Amino acid sequence: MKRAFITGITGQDGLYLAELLLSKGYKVFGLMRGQNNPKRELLERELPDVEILTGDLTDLSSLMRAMSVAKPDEFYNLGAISFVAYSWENAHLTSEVTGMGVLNALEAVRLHMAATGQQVRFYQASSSEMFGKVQTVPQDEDTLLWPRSPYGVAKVYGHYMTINYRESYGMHASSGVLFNHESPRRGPEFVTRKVSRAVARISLGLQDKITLGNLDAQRDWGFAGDYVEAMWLMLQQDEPDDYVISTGETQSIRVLLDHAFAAVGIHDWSSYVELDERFMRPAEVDLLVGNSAKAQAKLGWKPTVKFPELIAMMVEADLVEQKELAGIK
Ligand code: NAP
Ligand code: F7E
Repeated sequence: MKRAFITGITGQDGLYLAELLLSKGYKVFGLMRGQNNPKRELLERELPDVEILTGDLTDLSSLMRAMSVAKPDEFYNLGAISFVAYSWENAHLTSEVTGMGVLNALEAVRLHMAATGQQVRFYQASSSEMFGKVQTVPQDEDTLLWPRSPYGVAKVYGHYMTINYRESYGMHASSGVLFNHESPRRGPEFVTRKVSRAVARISLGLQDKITLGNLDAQRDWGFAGDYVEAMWLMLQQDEPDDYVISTGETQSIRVLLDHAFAAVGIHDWSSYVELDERFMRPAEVDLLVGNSAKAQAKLGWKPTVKFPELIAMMVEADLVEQKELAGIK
């Protein structure tokens, strides 16, 4: 039985990845932070076979202790402060967790391997936010990195540190440069879920409007369930490498609104949407669209869910949840 260790197990990707690995027969360990994490109950209910270990990416000794229990064949580093807007207000903390946390994770793996002789493969959750002010369209593995937020800068640090550990210590360390991926499990602070939830509530008469920031930004949005498959595939290769994972299609927030409102039969959303400066960012990433040809050729990976289907799936799930919460039959 293969063993996997996942940081960020309580996040969107952690849940999908744990499900995937359990379905493949892995023994899965997940790192959970805090002495009373509110997501523990959800994790224990949805994935009772995951063994929870406590620790924090900012605390190397907690990672070392977790490693000595999990003894993983594969280490997936998904833990991060991942909300870009929050990263300006908490730049130092974001650098510590999203940036230095990667160094701690790599060190925990390196020291564990040196002490036990065990081989551990490492996955780093890098991000299309590293492309920031994009220098080529579409973006691929060779595109110059120009991050536009403290989050993006921290991810660049983690990305290059992963490459450096591969080159310095011969570690099987791969970095997945994933473009935005969404699902009904997406946190409500991100724009797709903020919209799908609000649209569900508006259609049920529970809310009047939704307040947003920049409607012109464009993102390459895929389905999280597809993207965790790519993470696993990277660690099954003989050689470690870096891969862009994306759909190759980009949509604006306006188009997102078109699809989300259409899912509940509303075709003119203008009276339901308000703009608010508070949701504008100090520096924006205007356009992201990825070229995942390398992953498609080498990993045999490809996305299976198209954008309209993804948004309809999210609105549908939010309708069910909101009806349940409001006691609507
Ligand atoms: P997410 O839902 O925000 O989950 C983040 C996870 O990190 C949570 O489990 C969180 O735990 C954990 N975490 C936060 N601070 C931590 C700390 N100090 N120590 C240990 N764990 C900590 O993110 P996601 O969407 O699943 O994304 C997974 C990873 O991929 C992240 O690294 C993200 O930056 C990266 N990424 C995401 C996307 C995307 O579109 N989703 C695209 C590219 C890259 P709590 O639940 O306790 O807060
Ligand atoms: O914003 C615009 C906002 O917060 C998308 C993370 O998973 O993907 C994610 O980062 C766009 C931006 O995601 C609102 O300005 C307008 O242009 O959903 P988001 P993100 O910043 O792209 C990358 C790849 C990651 O790695 C990150 O971890 O939508 N936008 N109005 C808004 N965004 C939000 N959140 N809220 C608004 O009201």
